[in-house]
Amino acid sequence: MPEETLAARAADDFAAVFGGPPQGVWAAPGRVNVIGEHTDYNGGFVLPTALPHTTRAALALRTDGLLRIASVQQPGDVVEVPVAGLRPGHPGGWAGYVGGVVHELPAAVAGGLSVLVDGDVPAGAGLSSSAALECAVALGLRDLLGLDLDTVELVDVARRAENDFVGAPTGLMDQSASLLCTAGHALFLDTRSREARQVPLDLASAGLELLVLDTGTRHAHADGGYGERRRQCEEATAALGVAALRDVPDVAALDALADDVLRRRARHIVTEDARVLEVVRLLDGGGDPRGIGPLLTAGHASLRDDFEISTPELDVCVAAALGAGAHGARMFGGGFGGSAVALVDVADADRVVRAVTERFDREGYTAPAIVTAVPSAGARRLR
Ligand code: GAF
Repeated sequence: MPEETLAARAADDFAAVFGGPPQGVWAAPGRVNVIGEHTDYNGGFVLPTALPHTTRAALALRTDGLLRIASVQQPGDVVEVPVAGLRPGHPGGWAGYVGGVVHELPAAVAGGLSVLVDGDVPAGAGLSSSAALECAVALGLRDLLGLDLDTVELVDVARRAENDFVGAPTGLMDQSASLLCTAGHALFLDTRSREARQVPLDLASAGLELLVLDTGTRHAHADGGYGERRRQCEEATAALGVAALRDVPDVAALDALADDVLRRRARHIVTEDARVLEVVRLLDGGGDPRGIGPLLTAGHASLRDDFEISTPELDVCVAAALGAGAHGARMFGGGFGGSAVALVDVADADRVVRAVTERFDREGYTAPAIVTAVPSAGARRLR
């Protein structure tokens, strides 16, 4: 749908709920990650790209001190809380991502705010719908209030909303992707220095497509598994005496870790950082992007065997896609459910989708939902 139509729809929906027009409409995309998983809280490298799917936020300031939030995807559920009454976990659920951003800027939003949310980033699929919502609201508030925040500071506002308000101990990849990505590129980000560079990812001219295969199994980062992996990485970091796992020079240095689980967790991070650098090198070189396929598949094996965050559905998805001719495939995101990506020739895309769907059917799994990840623009004002 054209952006002008999306903006008009959000403005109309806003008016229907709040009785007047919004002062603006902002959009922020979900993301897939080409490579670089769980490296973002280990000082390492990531390479996400933005999806064409966005979350839109229509905003208007109020004068009664209330934060009122409505969502097209949650009809009938208008959440209302005084800005002064915002505190971590309250409001909870989907409204917490909005509440968390406002909580980060309480003085600026003291008069109150009306928010209408609309979007098409599938929730819970590992496509960062929560970061998209945080970033759309954060960017909107910066524009509306003329706040002196650069994009990196906005990433931090959105990320603190997720960590401190919602209580999900995530890194900064998703908010960085949503705010910093540009169309036709992947974002090569050094999560320690925050240095970011756009790497061309022109799949279409190479006759390629990045398929997102959503297994329909859901994760929630506020739950145990993600936090446990993070703690294990911290333990390994302390035991190795480095500032971050990014500083481990090579896999051999991990022999110093007596604990087998910690060694495997750290090995994933060390090898994953190396895979990101190699994928960037290949893409920068301007060669055939098919060349990155085996690195994606190796990344999946590492997440499955060393980091142990894959699921039977994700493994089946990856195996079926590779069996049907994908150049590479891997789960992505936080793990314990969600989606996989497969790099396929456009000519083979239907066959890969059919193979995954048939295999899911045979295994008794619900049919996967499929979208194509066209490298798209980051967060922006629509009107
Ligand atoms: C989730 C988190 F939000 C990110 O910060 C990142 O750690 C990712 O999982 C794993 O790479 O999306």
